[in-house]
Amino acid sequence: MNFQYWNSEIEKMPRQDLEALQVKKLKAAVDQALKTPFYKERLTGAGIKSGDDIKTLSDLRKIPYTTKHDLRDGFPYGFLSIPKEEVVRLHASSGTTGAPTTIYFNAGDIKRWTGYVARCIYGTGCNKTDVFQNMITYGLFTGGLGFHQGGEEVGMLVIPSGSGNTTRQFRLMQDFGTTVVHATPSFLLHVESKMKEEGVSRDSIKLRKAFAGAEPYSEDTRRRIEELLKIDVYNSYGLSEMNGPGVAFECQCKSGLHLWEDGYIGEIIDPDTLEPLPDGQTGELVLTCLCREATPILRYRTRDLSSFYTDACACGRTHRRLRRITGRTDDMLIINGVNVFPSQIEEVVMAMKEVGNNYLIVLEKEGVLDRLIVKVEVGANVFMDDSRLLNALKEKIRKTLQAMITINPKVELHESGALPVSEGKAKRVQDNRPKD
Ligand code: ADP
Ligand code: K
Ligand code: ZN
Repeated sequence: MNFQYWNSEIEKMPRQDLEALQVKKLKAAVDQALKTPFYKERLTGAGIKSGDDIKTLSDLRKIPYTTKHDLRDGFPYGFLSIPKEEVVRLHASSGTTGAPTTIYFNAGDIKRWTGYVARCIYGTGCNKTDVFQNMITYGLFTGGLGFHQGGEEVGMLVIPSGSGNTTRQFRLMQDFGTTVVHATPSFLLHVESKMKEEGVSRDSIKLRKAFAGAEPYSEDTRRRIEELLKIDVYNSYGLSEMNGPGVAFECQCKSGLHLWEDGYIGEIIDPDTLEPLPDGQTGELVLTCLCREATPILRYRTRDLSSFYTDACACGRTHRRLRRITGRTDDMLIINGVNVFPSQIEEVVMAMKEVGNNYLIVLEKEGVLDRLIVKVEVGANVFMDDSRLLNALKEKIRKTLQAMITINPKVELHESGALPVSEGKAKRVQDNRPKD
């Protein structure tokens, strides 16, 4: 494979040098954090009075964790470390799990962030000859502008199409010869279904690659998108608290996401004991931002579940790789006392060829018991009037799910395109159980 590096000196930096660089930047980040009301109190309370109290990387552990709750409490300016007139932009999280949180950027912050996104894009083999259609929400959400800036930095022709309106998306692809897109994996699946429905031929578009992220998806879903659209799909991970996209990304090897360790420090912790775990073990990802001045955030508990690979990547980059994020600690469902992650259900349904591109998890209360209903679209090649075939398929899904999650679900089959599609992050779970 012909690997290309945006900044090979940094991307292939020997671990020892990389860690020394992290310590240097962490000292500066701590000094910057001490300028905010929140960290002034938090850090001095933990005995950290200046960046000089950080001598080695393991001193990171002296810093208390920061949670989403802290960020909400600090709204609107508790985490701002520079005079307001130096701020040039703000972004906010999508608010998937509650009230949104706000992040401020100065001019240098935007420049650095753009550099990380460009590094990700370039590392998948893109260059200035590419035409990049950014099919994701623009606005407060970081995915739109974040990828837009990164794409321009690489020199690609960027089409700021935004999400939704698939018919217009096809037109843009055909008119301008789009070679790369960015979207949520659920939107990519929707695009493929719509292509069939509207009779758009694969030959009429030049698409070769997609960056897919902003929500969890399984390896089976990736493979499905790759096979159906005949493209390469690269996993993109980011969060607004760490600028947005550009935190961790797959290289051409597509085996885990390189976390850019010159910009972020990653740790995996046990979400119950809060103790750091060794590489290889699965737990909650904790991130420290080393590349933003306006809103310093240290040891942020992402609630995202992952682990670090322990082997080296064939691409030669030295930055550690994260395993595909399977979900968040807080999207775990408790169904009749059994813990189920939506990703477990996705893994089962998306692996089946007869299943279409969309599904929905519904929870109801039936008397005292929880009822799990899995609504699944059938593939375009399955005839909805063949009841024997449909019953067999239903039974196959039910049995496989039961074996996986130990709960007996009710399975409903729906026609392709019948289930709701979201333009931003997919809403896969509908919990109709009364909250008490
Ligand atoms: P919110 O936390 O409100 O959803 P963000 O827009 O900042 O706000 O979304 C960041 C979150 O999206 C991450 O913490 C993670 O849960 C999810 N996410 C982003 N990219 C991926 C990905 N590639 N795989 C799985 N989850 C992802
Ligand atoms: K160009
Ligand atoms: Zn690699």
